[in-house]
Amino acid sequence: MGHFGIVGILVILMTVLTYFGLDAAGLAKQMHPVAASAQAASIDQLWHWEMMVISFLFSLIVVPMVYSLAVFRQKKGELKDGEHIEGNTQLEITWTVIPLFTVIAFAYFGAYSLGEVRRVDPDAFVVNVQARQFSWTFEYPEYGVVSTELHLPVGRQVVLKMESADVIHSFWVPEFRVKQDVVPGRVTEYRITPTKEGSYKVRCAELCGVSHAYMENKVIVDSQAQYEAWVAEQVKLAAEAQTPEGQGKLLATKNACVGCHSADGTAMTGPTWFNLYGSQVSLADGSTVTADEAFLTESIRDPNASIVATFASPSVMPPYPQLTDEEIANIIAYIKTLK
Ligand code: HEC
Ligand SMILES: [Cu+2]
Repeated sequence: MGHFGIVGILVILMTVLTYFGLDAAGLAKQMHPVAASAQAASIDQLWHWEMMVISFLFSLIVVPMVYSLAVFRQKKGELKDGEHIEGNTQLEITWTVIPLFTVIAFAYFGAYSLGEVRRVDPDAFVVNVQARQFSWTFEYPEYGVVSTELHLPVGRQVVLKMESADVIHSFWVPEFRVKQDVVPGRVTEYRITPTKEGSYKVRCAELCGVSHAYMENKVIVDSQAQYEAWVAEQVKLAAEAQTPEGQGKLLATKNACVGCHSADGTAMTGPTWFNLYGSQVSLADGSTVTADEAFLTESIRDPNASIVATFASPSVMPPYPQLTDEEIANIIAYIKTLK
């Protein structure tokens, strides 16, 4: 068998080894957790084809190179130069035409799968998404419901209309595969058809500030019945929200306070609100204050006016110039209920 025959067989072997080796090393699992959307199928398919071509190209380069190094080494005592070769038209045509068609084929596959991913379902319903440093809120305009969890019924397409209150964020649920930037000053759309019930997470995929890594919210794909029960529950909560405490709770959700402050004592980026009202708060300057209306109002109006002990200065809490006095009073009314 000539050199070309041997190299050809080695290239095929190496391609198979590379492709399955990457798979065995867990690359596919790392990149692709369980597929939970209709859009995932064509993306996963494209990815596997690309991995095959990548394995082949890797082998096509590495095998002849290593083979030449080993087989055509200069022998001991051999002094003359290698044979001089003046181009090879056939070879040049081959290595132009084959990659050209490969690239054209992948452009076609890519465009096709983009079309699949963006396919519009006329029955799709809308959820408005607000991204801000460092959490997500979801508004269901049909029901007047605002939530920090995104609940979706299985098998129905949803259009997320996404806006950012500050910097660029990116909406990414790995199980759905599709990823979309959220850009201040415009509304970006994200279409998805969940196909698998379960609890997932949306992560921010655009480095957006100090707590970017914590910018995660739950995404829950429910059965139709569970989804309807959740919506009914949220509608009930929204009705209760007409009281000042209720308004306060809603404001705390809408303004993403709850992304940093827990209501039940859980440690988060900021101090918990549980048993906060009326308690003695130690400040970073060594003094102690009573958490009354005046202190809480000041802490919300100007987070740097006094820093709570053990927390970083300047405060990572953003100021909220848009909150009115009444809104702040409502939030405090809500904080008072947390004991
Ligand atoms: C990015 C995280 C973050 C967000 C969002 C945030 N806070 Fe804070 N907050 C903190 C941190 C950290 C502290 C402690 C440092 C300090 O005193 O500023 C704090 C302190 C406070 C305090 C004083 C608490 C105490 O235990 O004495 C109040 C009250 C407060 N925040 C209210 C709010 C309200 C209301 C909102 C929403 C309108 C909000 N925070 C949004 C991080 C945050
Ligand atoms: Cu972000």
